[in-house]
Amino acid sequence: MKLYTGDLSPYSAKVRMQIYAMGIEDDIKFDLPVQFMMGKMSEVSPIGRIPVLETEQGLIPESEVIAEYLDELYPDRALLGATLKLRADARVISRIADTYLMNNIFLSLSQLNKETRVEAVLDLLLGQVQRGIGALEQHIGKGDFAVGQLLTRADCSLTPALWMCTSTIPRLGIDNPIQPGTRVAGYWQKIQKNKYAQRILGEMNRGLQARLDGTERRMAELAIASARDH
Ligand SMILES: N[C@@H](CCC(=O)N[C@@H](CS)C(=O)NCC(=O)O)C(=O)O
Repeated sequence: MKLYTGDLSPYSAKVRMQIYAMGIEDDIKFDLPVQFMMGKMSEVSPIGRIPVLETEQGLIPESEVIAEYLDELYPDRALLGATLKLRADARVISRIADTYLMNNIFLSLSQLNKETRVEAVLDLLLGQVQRGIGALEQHIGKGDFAVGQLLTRADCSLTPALWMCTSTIPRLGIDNPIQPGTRVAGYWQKIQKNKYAQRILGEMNRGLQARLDGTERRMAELAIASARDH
């Protein structure tokens, strides 16, 4: 199988963390199609976003769908918790991370430029992020992991989402919504010590660095030029 993925993409990082934690890395190659760099990812996959999993039966888009597919493909290694309720709890946290945190933070990036920024749009989106963090505070477990006593897919979704809270939101000139002394802050400190979380956090930081210092743009230009020559 092949995963279309990029270092900085939090939705891709979520799936990579699951792959690392399940120990199935040898079965899946990582790649980023040149069409993504050209803004033409929809030529590869109609939704036009990464991650996408390429299987022998065809392409699977959407991180949550890929995550469930991998859990079902390797049931002995599935990362969803032992009981029905733990599995429901993990799904709820994963939805909070995807829908209420990452999606709104992504949309808020459209307002990075202060010259063209529409404050009302930013207020709306970051208000939704605050609401998501408030809900997460009630749902998150008190131990080392988001749900129960073991790493689940909830941790794989939350780790990149909380990284976005700490690394992306401040780039908009807005405070990190993770407030000191909260359960979410305590969880964030603990999960950063997990080796799978550390690995994707390192990859996302590397991706952010490459975006900021122009390496990502130069690599994309080379890949596009090489694709045009062939
Ligand atoms: N709901 C999708 C979101 C994926 C997504 O937005 N991916 C971003 C990168 S993290 C992307 O491909 N953006 C390209 C674009 O919006 O054109 C998922 O869970 O996979």
